[in-house]
Amino acid sequence: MTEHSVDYEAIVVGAGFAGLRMLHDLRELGLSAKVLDGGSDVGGTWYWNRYPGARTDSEAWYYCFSFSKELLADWEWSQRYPSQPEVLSYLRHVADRFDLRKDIQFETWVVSATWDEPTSTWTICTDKGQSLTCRYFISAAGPLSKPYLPDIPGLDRFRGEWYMTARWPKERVDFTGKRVGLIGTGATGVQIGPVVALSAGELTVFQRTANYVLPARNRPLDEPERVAIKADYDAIWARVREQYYAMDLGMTDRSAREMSHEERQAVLERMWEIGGFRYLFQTFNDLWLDAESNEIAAEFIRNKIRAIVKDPVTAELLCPKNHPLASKRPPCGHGYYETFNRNNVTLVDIGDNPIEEITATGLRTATDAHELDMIVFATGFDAITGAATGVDIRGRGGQLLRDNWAEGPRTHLGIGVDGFPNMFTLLGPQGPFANGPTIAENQAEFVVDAVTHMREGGCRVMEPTPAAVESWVQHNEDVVSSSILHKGEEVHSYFLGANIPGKAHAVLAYFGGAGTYFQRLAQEVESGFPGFVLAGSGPVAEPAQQLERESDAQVAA
Ligand code: NA7
Repeated sequence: MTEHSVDYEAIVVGAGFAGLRMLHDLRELGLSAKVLDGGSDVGGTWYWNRYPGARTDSEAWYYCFSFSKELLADWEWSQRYPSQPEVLSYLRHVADRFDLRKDIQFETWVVSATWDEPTSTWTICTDKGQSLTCRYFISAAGPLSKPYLPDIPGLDRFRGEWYMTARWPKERVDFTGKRVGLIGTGATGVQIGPVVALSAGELTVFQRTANYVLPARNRPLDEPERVAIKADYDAIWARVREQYYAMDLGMTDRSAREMSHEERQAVLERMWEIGGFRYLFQTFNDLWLDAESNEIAAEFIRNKIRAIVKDPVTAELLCPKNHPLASKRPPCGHGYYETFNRNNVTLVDIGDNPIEEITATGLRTATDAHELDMIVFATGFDAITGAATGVDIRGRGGQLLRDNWAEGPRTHLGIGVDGFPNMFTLLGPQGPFANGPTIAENQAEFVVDAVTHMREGGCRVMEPTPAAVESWVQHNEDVVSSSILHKGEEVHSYFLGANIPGKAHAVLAYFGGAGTYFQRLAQEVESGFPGFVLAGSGPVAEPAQQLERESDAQVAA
């Protein structure tokens, strides 16, 4: 039995971190691959989210690829937390350095992917009218790629300008002297707000849920520090691959219970001053598990807010009181709380008084009207599952992935789905919620191992067993229900699908730790993929394009 010819061995959706690494590795494996992306350049979320103030919340030296020593040596990060333009330049550099662009088709949206049982191939249809066949369908479409615009009546009547941060225009947006309304105080709103405040006439921040904003403490990286980082890379990657969130931050082994009050305050103060996510990992080892320990760290932040924000009413509104620290994604701030001390900035709490309508000249709640020249929606994403469920993906028997996931995603290791053979997902649901590039790299390596395993065994088809999927789904749920994370459901956490009205509440990401996850992937590979079934044997045929190229070459000769 020979294999049916295909246009490409693999089609990858998305040219962000995950798609670029996957393309690089598929090529190394000698497979023909095509990447399809809706943007006009590489970058993924870093292509679209070009709003002022956008930058990473992971530190530069590990928010990058680890696979090439030459790449690590020749790229210079300028700051602790690189800005969006810098990350985008990096990804462009990667694409050029490894000559990836020739296999990427830009400005192309995938509209459907259909498994064909008789030929064991996928057919991918695009908005350009193409119908492309492949053996392996790999989604690297990103966890933050489908923006969410709340359905607030009246936007079509608004006479001012309005923007979504996740679809920010390439042209400069001028805030000078304008009355700007900012809706959303997640990681995005917290980044853009202080930048808008610098030039806007007035900035009104509409806050539905107060967040715990950790000071990022950004700074330039000087030459000696960059040299030291480069010299330490082997150790950095070893630490990153063990750390809970795949970050070079370390973890404390001390619980709040075993510290005196003074010791607790000292460690909280130290980590607050160093900045970033260390506050979550290097203060108390039970911060994620123990409500009392969490509350100590939470109250410390509230007291910082009260100390920073001069107006006591505003300060109190900014203090999160209805959810534990980290039960929804805490943002990193760059002068966020300080911004509310400017006399052109006002906080409007809409927690109990939602925006009811956008009007021709602004917006209104049940009690107040706000006159605005511009509205900025920093309202998040149909996160983690949105990219996959937004497309018609049909597996065995014509079943739709979005139906299969109606009650929440069901995957094995966040990479495979039963009933959807030869489909692999990078940075998709039930993979670790952690430093994106590192997760993407490990998952891409897993896909390479899986494809190699199939080819070596002469197999055409691979998919997880229903039992393996059930076990992984259950494990994901157990991890969340035994930690403070389940509390996020009450405050619209996107980890739990709770930020989108009507979306099923379910555990969308793996919180058992990135290091544990990487070990789990390695075990699966070393034990011969026990969570998957493999089927079909016969020689592996060349892809159609390769055959065509070869016959062209023969004609030319
Ligand atoms: P998030 O974290 O989902 O934040 C969205 C924000 O928008 C959040 O403050 C929401 O309030 C707010 N929101 C959403 N809908 C509404 C309505 N209808 N009215 C008022 N406010 C609303 O998205 P981000 O883009 O900030 O961050 C996503 C990730 O990108 C981040 O975690 C990083 O990984 C990078 P809520 O808190 O739900 O009450």
